[in-house]
Amino acid sequence: MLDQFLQAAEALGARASALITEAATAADLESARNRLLGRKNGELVALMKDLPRLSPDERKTAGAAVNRIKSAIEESLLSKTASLAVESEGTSRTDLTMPSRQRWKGGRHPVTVVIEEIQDIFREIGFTVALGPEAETEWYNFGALNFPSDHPAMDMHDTLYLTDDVLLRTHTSPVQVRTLEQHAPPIRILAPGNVYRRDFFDASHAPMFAQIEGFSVDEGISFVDLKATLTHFANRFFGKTRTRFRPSFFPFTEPSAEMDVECQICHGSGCASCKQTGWMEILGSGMVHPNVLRAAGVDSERYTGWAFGMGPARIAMLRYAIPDIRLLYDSDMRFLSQLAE
Ligand code: 2NL
Repeated sequence: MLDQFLQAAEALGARASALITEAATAADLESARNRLLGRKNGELVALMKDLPRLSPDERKTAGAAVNRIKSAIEESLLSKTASLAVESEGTSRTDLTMPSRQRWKGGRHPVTVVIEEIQDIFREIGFTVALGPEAETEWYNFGALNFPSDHPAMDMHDTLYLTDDVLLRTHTSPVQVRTLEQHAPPIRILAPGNVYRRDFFDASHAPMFAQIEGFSVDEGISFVDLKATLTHFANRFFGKTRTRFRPSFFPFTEPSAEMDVECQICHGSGCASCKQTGWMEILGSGMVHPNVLRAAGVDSERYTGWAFGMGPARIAMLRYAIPDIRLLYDSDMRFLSQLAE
């Protein structure tokens, strides 16, 4: 009788050990616990029902065996509970050694920084900002600006036409023509915005780029105003710097002049960036052509004006020593995040 009981106890211990080892989840383990140690139908309870059939001496031995097996089962349930917990933590517990996620900070694009600085400098001396459409008519983009009808810029090869008469503006000058039509002088405005040319995207050209133009029209405006204002601008923008004006040509200004500042890299001694000249060209300018004033309905005997145009991307390239304009226009965060302000 006792041998039979001890065998059954031994078999229960082996079954219990297998059940607990096989449990893959906390739920498996809970059902194993119920099956083995459950108070009503548990296997251990069932085994203990045979105890009264034994003699008191045998019962002592058998009871000790039951206690031993019960402790063994409880112990392995406990250690399995712990090992299942560690396994599930392996996939879900926060890794405290992982670097923290950086807070996303927006930044201004270098071309935007340059445009806003230019606006700030001109705002102090009475200029306001004017905006206009990027799709323009041939008249506002070329005709009103004194381009002769056979000018090469009007060719399909140089300008992006949307229809026979509508094109993507090649400069922001049309904004100034529209302002001249709608407001009586004195006028002092800046016209920033994107412009389009039919160019290949290479190190120094982009098919779309930012431009900023400015002009001042009033009675008695002369080339002195142009030189003084643009020299003031150059000194505010680049810090104290020498400047020079060179004769140039644009259909919409007469006379016309290009403005250079001291090379920002070598400060005038000559280097690769300024092709050994010591100077960098930053803008084109001139006295507004009387034909432009007349085309906009302004009395060109009474009023005169000066104007300038520059490319903020080119200015950003000079200022930050950026070798390729594409870096400013292809939205690569590895580059932009180095300059973002
Ligand atoms: C350049 C040169 C320039 C202007 C733009 C202008 C506008 C009107 C009348 C007269 Cl409505 N002039 N703008 C004048 C001279 C030069 O731009 O190199 N731009 C990137």
